[in-house]
Amino acid sequence: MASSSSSMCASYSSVISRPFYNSQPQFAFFRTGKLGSVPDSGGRFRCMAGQTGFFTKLGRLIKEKAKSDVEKIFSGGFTKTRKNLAVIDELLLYWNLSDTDRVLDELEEALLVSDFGPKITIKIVENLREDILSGKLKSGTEIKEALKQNVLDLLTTKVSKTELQLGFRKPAVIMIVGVNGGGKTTSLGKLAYRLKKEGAKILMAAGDTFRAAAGDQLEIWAERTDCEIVRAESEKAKASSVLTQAVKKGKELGFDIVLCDTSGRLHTNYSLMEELISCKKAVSKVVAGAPNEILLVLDGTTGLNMLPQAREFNEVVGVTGLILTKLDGSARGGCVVSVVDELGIPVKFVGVGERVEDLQPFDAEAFVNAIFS
Ligand SMILES: Nc1nc2c(ncn2[C@@H]2O[C@H](COP(=O)(O)OP(=O)(O)O)[C@@H](O)[C@H]2O)c(=O)[nH]1
Ligand SMILES: [Mg+2]
Repeated sequence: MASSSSSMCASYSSVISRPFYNSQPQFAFFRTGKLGSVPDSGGRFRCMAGQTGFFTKLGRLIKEKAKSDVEKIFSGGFTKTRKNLAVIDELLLYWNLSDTDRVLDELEEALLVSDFGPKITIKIVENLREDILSGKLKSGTEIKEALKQNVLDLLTTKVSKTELQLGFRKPAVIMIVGVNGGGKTTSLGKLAYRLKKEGAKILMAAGDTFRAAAGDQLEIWAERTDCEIVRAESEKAKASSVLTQAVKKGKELGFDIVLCDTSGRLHTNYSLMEELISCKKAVSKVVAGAPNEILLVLDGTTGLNMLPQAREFNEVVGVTGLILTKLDGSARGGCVVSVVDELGIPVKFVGVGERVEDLQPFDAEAFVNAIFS
């Protein structure tokens, strides 16, 4: 069905209609029945027009929820990393000062095979060596705690704001970018579910116009999460036009957040990068300050290969946060630390499976406890 919200764009975009919410006052949230857990208009997250704290609250709330999800987040994942790092416990159990060089060599090896990368590994090992030799660390237990603290520091000191930063204008716009197959569309669907559960009114934008099936895949997620979607009508539609259309619709109809899917190709693909730049420009023309977040999806199973990808996407479009996917599989956790340390970009979410609820806010402490457990 053609969209009536913008005649200018109606020729190439269409809005898949779902029951609309506009029988209620604007910006109030409703129970949809499908998900069953969306706060109603009398609930905690009722958001009146002009109530600018809503997005701040939303970002923070999602983060706070992470604490209670800690077990679930990492209990099944990182088996490989855990196994590789378990050797550290054995090493430190019988540690004594005269053994320092040998123990640190083996610790270095364990970190390297877990994909911490040479730069980070050397940094950590040399910090520990200094503290051991100066007498600050006197036992295996103290060394293990210092090791964990070092990793935690690497994950937290360069980055602030791990909550979503959604600005104060409606709609907030989140663009999801990354190479093909990393988990962009899936993460977008899961993110929609989470945000909707907190009471936000979500519009999806099928900005992956490169692959014919991409729109269908996103539409399945829209149905699953009971969200509206704007998708291209013709195969020749430009991604930036679809996103423009979606953000305009979001603005006109009082959506809180527009989640924009994008195409994925290799990070070395020039036309992909050009396309992302024009998508970014296009949405900024509709809402000042948009996109509020550009989240780069990185496949956790690719290990250190994610570093060049992250560098490239960041240079071209300016990434504001990372989503690390497939941590439920054979992901090697060390690369997370390398990416955060090198780029100073926070991990905002982690993907821990293929189900709708398998996207969790990243909690650095839980992550460290999980990989060194
Ligand atoms: N196990 C697991 N699979 C995932 C996760 N995220 C995505 N996938 C799968 O990875 C594949 C590619 O995902 P998709 O979202 O289509 O990637 P895109 O090309 O970046 O949009 C799909 O089969 C997803 O089900 C995750 O966190 N865990
Ligand atoms: Mg996709």
